[in-house]
Amino acid sequence: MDSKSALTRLGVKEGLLTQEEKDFLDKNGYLNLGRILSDEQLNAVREKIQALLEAEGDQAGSELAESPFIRHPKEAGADRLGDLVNKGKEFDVFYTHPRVLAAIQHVLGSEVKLSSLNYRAAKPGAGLQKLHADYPDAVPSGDYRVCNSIWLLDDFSVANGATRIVPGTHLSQHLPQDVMENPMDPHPEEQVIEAEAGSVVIFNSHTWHGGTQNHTSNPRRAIHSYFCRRDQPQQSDQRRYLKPETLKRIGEPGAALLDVG
Ligand SMILES: O=C(O)CCC(=O)C(=O)O
Repeated sequence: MDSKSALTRLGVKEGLLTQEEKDFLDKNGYLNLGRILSDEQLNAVREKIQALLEAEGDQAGSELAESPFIRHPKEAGADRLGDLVNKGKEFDVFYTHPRVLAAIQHVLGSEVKLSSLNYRAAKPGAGLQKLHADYPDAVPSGDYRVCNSIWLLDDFSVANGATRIVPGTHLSQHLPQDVMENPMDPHPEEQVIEAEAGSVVIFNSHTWHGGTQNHTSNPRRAIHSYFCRRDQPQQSDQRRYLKPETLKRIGEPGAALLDVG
């Protein structure tokens, strides 16, 4: 099955995004889709994440280090988990939700696949990242290769290390390290994305962004469902990790989106 058919089978169709949402995403390089996860889903995912963190211990996030396409696989200030595709049915929604896929399609077109599905939590007192794009080069406007969706497992606030973004920088044809003296610094135009748990924020990954410092005593948890154009390498080689039970559960459209079909 090709990815366009997979998107249709998963419910992507005209009208899932308003014109206002599309215009906002085009102009600013990000879009808060609002609350998508129910309280029940949120609780199930949080419980599953906690169980995985305990079970994996020191090995948590080891899949990220195995990938040549993740530039900063280890991050002292954050807890990570990799390959959530194969770690439970609770995670299927993160790469099959039609409204999220509609936004990904809006940025990347229909020739898309999942690149990786990972967990990141900014630890208390830590989590500040450089402003960065998730691609090694600046790209021409409109020729986008990568697009992330950040799923909030906690309310995001300035206090707890919410993601910052510099609106419109996907159109700048520059990378932050080329024009900023220090990309760790605040940027005069940056916005911190404050939103409630269960919300999903789409990030055109060429827009400069990064985690901020968590000043609270609780982790700031999120799942990154990261997509790329079909001609780009996946951060997680989905064929390498795929489990038979995952394939059985997600069916043909899911397999097509993972590019394992
Ligand atoms: O979790 C966040 O707030 C952003 C993380 C991010 O941009 C990254 O890890 O590349």
